Amino acid sequence: MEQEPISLEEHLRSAGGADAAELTVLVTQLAVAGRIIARELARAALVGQLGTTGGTNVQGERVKKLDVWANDVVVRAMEDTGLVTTLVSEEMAEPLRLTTASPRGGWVVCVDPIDGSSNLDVNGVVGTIFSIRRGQEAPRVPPRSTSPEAQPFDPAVQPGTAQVAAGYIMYGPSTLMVLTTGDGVDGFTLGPTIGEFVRSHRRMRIPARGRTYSVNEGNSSKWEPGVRRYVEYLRGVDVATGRPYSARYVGSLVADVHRTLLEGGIYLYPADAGTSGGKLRLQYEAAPMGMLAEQAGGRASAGRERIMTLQPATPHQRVPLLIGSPEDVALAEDFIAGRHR
Ligand code: FDP
Repeated sequence: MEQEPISLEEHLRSAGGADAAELTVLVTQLAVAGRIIARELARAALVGQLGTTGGTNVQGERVKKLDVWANDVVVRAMEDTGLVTTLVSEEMAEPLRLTTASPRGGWVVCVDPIDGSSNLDVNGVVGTIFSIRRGQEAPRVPPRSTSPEAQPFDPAVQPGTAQVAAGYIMYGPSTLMVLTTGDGVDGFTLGPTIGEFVRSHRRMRIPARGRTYSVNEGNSSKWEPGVRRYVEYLRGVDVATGRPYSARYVGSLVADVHRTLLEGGIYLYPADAGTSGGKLRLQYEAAPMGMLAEQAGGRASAGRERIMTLQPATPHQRVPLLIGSPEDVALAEDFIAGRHR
């Protein structure tokens, strides 16, 4: 802990720049939602909030009561800012369009209110992931093509490079927000007695290489050969390259990426062989984690291309994700491309 604790709000305001005031409002409102969610998670078993609603979401997954409840909390927190024009959430089939009085054109927020929800009923670590983009297209040089084939700007589907800020709130033994506004990555721990997020992790940097891999190996028979060979390589024994790597998999993206950011290594959720899909959602899982990883000196890939430059076709598009230490992710890409066997 630093000598003079800096609150999340002070940290955001001190960033300066034309967007600082509005970003401060957006991120501090997300922090309010995070505080409310953390409190509910702590008592969920006592107030009948565990288990499913009986319904399925847009992805065809069984919806947990807490998924729905947390989505309402985030929606209200974002509406209250008066700054958000579009909200894309894992829990809503269609983007929510809002009106804003912002003279700067407003903001788009993509969010997974509770990520890793299969961990909810077992008191495991879950998180809220968020990604903040502009509501209006940034002016381009040269200007965007006006040809009939050019797609009009849709704020609800923007590539990761359009993100102005991204982060997650991790609900573990402590509640922690990890945030980037495009100038490095910082972590803020929720002080349980003061009820404020205070900077606890300054300028997080991922090691160039780690000794841990994180993947659901139960799916290995479905992976493409390059991914299978890569994971077999990591399990091989070789002192010079620090192998075998240790396996660590919580099955909660926030928890697995957080450990990878701090300790290095790689997290993978590959596509099944012959598909381009993957499981994770580009806009509110892969892209915000990709921005955090890159800002911490790491790398995020869909296997053959950088996550950050992928243009989503739909708000809930899925992608494969390989994320972590730059050397580990680069080697995984080499295996997938057949450059390493
Ligand atoms: P969950 O389905 O429990 O919400 O995309 C969501 C996610 O969890 C990630 O948080 C996690 O890394 C992954 O899916 C776990 O998927 P598997 O159970 O297929 O391993």
